[in-house]
Amino acid sequence: MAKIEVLRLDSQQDDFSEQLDKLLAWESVSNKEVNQVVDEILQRVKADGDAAVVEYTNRFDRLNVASMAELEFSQSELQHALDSLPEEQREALTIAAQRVRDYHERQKGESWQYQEADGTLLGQKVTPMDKAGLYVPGGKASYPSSVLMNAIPAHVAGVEELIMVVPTPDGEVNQLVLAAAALAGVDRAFGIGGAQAVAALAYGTKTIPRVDKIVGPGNIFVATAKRAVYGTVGIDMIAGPSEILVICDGQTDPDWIAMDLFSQAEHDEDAQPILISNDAEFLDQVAVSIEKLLPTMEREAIISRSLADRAALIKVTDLEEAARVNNRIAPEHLELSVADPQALLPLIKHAGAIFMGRYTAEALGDYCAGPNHVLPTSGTARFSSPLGVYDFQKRSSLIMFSEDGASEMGKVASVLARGESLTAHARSAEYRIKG
Ligand code: HSO
Ligand code: ZN
Repeated sequence: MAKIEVLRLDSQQDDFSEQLDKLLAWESVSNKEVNQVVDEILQRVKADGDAAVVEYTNRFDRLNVASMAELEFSQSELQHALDSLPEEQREALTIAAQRVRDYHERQKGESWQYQEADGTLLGQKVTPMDKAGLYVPGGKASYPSSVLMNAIPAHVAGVEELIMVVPTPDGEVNQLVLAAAALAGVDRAFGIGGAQAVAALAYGTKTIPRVDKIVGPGNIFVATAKRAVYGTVGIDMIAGPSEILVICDGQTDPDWIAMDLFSQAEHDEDAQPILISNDAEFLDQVAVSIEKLLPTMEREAIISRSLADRAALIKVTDLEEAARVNNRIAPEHLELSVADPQALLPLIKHAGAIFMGRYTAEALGDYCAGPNHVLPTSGTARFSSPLGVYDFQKRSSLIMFSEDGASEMGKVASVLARGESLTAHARSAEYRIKG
């Protein structure tokens, strides 16, 4: 294996800012041909429902089913998948599910009301969506942990019906995914995928209920379909490749840090692992660990590409500067591998999830810490948050005027309405002004 060169940057170099921009540049692909194919699939499913979904599924997943009913997993199939897991797997999945549930329980938004002196009442009523759709990819990107992370917040929010779709190319069923679905309380599950599954969830068919929001990762066809149905239904964010940024003071075992970088690199050739340290020697040590450990990795090829194309080892003058660089990057995952992470935390503004201290491997967060592993990528942590219970809840405003309140505010509304030349608005308010 050729020696792998990881980009080195130094905050003191003149072109550091431009180099950083270059490193972070990432364009989410949008492809004209894919758009066309997806549009056609969406239209067909909208028009022909189950028949179109069955036809596409037979074609793309190389199946031979006669009806949509054949593509539905029964609750007993899901339960059976869970019961058949090796003890160790079932136990680990159960612990993870419980921890994710406990964490998300605390996110539940509550309704509130308050009363003004004249008896007028104002408030906000929080309600769950009725139905949510969960897309689970097939093949190697199909993660049971992601089933938990997407389904549990929906459940905690109080969504009445949670519908999962997961393609089964060549009839291959991922038992771990079904087991996770059983644990997470998925109500119905179908062996379909691609744009046709997104369309079925967005528009509804005779068999598949129309949902209010579709969440979960997928390939370019799924992402394109989700973008296209947005507005008809809600969608979660469209996730980019995984990212990890480690800030280290040079005192953590370099092998640990190298492996933490690998842990996200192994997801995807386009994944972005970055290490920032104030200790140049430590960066050298991590580079040595990378060389040493890389050949031992099952996913060596993927990790190598990610390291060669998108990684960087960045020297800064101090940890304050490391925090500033972090805030420019706004990474999906940030590890603060330093002696006093609490002291650094106030300087951190943008990151999807912050892993504090030398013992907190990001991988724990991917599986069982409790917080969600669906996180904003590609710098979107500047303005968005981890997937959570709030993504399956919405708010209604509450207004109840007392007679006195209606009279007082009627005068204000009347003036503003006449300013906008909206006479019906004005008179509607004026009727309620007292004598
Ligand atoms: N790190 C991924 C989630 C995941 N990791 C699932 C392992 N399985 C999200 O960026
Ligand atoms: Zn991961």
